Amino acid sequence: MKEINKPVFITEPLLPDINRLNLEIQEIFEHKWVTNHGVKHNFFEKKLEQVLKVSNVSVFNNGTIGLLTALKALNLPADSEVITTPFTFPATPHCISWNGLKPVFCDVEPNTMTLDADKIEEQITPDTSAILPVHVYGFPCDIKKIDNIAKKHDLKVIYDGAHAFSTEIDGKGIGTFGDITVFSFHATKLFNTLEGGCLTYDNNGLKEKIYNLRNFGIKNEEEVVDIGINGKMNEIQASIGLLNLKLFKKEQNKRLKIKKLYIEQLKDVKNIKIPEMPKNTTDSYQYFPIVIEEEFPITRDMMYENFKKYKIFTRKYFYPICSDYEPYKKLESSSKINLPIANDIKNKILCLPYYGSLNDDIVIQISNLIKEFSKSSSVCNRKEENLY
Ligand code: T4K
Repeated sequence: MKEINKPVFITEPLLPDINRLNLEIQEIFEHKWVTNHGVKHNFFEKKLEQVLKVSNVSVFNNGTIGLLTALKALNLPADSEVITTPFTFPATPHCISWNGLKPVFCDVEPNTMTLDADKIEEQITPDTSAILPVHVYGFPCDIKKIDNIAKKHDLKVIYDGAHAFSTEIDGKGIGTFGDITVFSFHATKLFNTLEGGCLTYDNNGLKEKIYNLRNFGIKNEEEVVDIGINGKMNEIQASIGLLNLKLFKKEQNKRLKIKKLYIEQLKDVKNIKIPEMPKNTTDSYQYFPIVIEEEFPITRDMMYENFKKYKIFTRKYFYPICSDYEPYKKLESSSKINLPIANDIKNKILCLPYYGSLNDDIVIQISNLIKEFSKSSSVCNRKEENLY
């Protein structure tokens, strides 16, 4: 194995050409309108509507504030329950809690690792007001079933699509489903504005409500009509977004090549599963997760630690799961009996380095290491932490 000089992280942000960005910044500085719904901000929203194939986009300074605002905009009754997945980033349940609502965890299904739609109804009580499923790694939730359940029980649906930028299901933008979808434009995302995010929704009636909530609830100079927050995206973020909109498809093509190379390299490795995108869905190419099955000679944690010795920094997204966190672990719905699949996957999942500028040599080296690990049964057992 060749020495890797520079650490290899899970991702590297997609950044626009610095000279082009400088020109944008120069323009912003000349106009001296730097935030609060500027020209670039408004243009960015319009462009995103086309790219995401949705009727309405409201951009935010980050995805978390977007999600907080989405829940607020739907006027869910105080203290009501929101059914969600534990297999996600902390932002998902935290936004429920920050809104004075109660997260109720429901298990995931083993293939897409998204909320198991067949288990949602078991969690519904007279206090349930909404469902907050996550398109984790860009895998789509079971939209049809979730939609039917929501209609039957009169519940709102907010999709966390932080990982699913530009994903389409049967040619429809993933942001067209449910009442509202949130996307994240964080630096670690396929498409980024350093920090940022957006909400998408079909209901035009939500536009003004979300606009006001994003700006402290201010309707005009003399009226504050809602308990809003500061969720505004500034002009430099919007400029980066506009420039990155021109680059993200090329980035996706590069990631597709890397994905194919990983798949080719790992095809004969037993007990490593590479989850597949359903046929009717386009990949966002956000993450490259693998599942290290129990029969594999070393555990996921051993693999993660051993990679580090080669300066390869994989990530255990998502371990621990949200139901293990201090603020949530005592909830009834956090019990392991309620969440067997999520508790199983959390110990087996590993996201490998995945970004356009990752060169083929590194992908091959990472794959070769996995092949080495797969042969290690004769020299170790799954209890040993240090193999190499
Ligand atoms: N819902 C879901 C399902 C989410 O996954 C997220 C965010 C949200 C909601 C909330 O959206 P935002 O409010 O963030 O827009 C990262 C991201 O910070 C977070 O956005 C993301 N999910 C989560 C899955 O990943 P960390 O704590 O793992 O990031 P960090 O700082 O360890 O970065 C990971 C690697 O990326 C680094 O090892 C190196 C590389 N990196 C990172 C940064 C920040 C760079 O190369 N350059 C950089 O500037 O959370």
